[in-house]
Amino acid sequence: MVQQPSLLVNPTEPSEEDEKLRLIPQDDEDQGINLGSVDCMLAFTSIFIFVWRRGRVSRRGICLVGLCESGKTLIFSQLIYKKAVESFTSMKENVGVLDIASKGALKLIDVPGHERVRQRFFDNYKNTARGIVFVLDSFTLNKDVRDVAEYLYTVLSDPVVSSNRPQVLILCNKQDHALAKGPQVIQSILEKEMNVLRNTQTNQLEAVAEGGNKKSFYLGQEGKNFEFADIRSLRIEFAAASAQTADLENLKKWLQLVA
Ligand SMILES: Nc1nc2c(ncn2[C@@H]2O[C@H](COP(=O)(O)OP(=O)(O)OP(=O)(O)O)[C@@H](O)[C@H]2O)c(=O)[nH]1
Ligand SMILES: [Mg+2]
Repeated sequence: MVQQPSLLVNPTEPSEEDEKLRLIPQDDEDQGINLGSVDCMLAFTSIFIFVWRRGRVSRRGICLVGLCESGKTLIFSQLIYKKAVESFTSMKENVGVLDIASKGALKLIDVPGHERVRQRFFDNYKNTARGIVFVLDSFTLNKDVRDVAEYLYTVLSDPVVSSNRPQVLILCNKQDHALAKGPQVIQSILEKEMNVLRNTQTNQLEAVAEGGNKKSFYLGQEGKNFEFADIRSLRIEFAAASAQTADLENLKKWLQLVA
């Protein structure tokens, strides 16, 4: 027969076991720790959400990035000065303020596309980016596809971008050109090129640092071909535009939503 613990048999006369239990009031203490840790977690979560939301709300930058000659400065002048301004290869950024109806002001930054300076300027502004507009020339894409994909890969896999998660618009500019490719075709061309690039980059990284931090450079899903939709941390959209003919309606709609 199983003997009942004395604690239950006679609660008025404490047994040796009871004394031990009293000396170590486990239940109370556990409760205290649990409640305390729940409070701590709640406080921590509230602070985290507060800081995160503040960070998001305070980021009002829209970075225009892309290769040289893709049309960033023309887009910038159409949006800020409401007219086409003749432009030359930019070697420094242009910054202007865009007022978005009922949403407040956005800071538009035209980041020069020149290979030697673009990273430095992007580094200066990427932390303020609420949105990134990657501008490409829809007519010369076939010729420039490797460079476009490389730059796009660099921007999308940037650690600050991955952590701040700005919205991304891939703007297929120069649609006024008769032989320009449309956004859907461009998306599939870029996906193929990004796939090749990802394999090469992954192999290079693995060669350089075995067991290194390869994941931070890896975009999309492992084990399948690259697709923009698989970059879960970022919302990436494609749209058509022509800065030359001031057809920037898709960009304006996107800005309205992002602001
Ligand atoms: N046909 C056509 N030409 C355009 C369009 N957008 C820009 N361009 C022309 O493309 C050339 C380059 O435009 P920019 O705006 O200076 O290019 P960018 O991207 O600022 O180039 P960088 O400053 O070198 O990075 C200019 O001659 C523009 O007039 C467009 O939508 N259609
Ligand atoms: Mg420019």
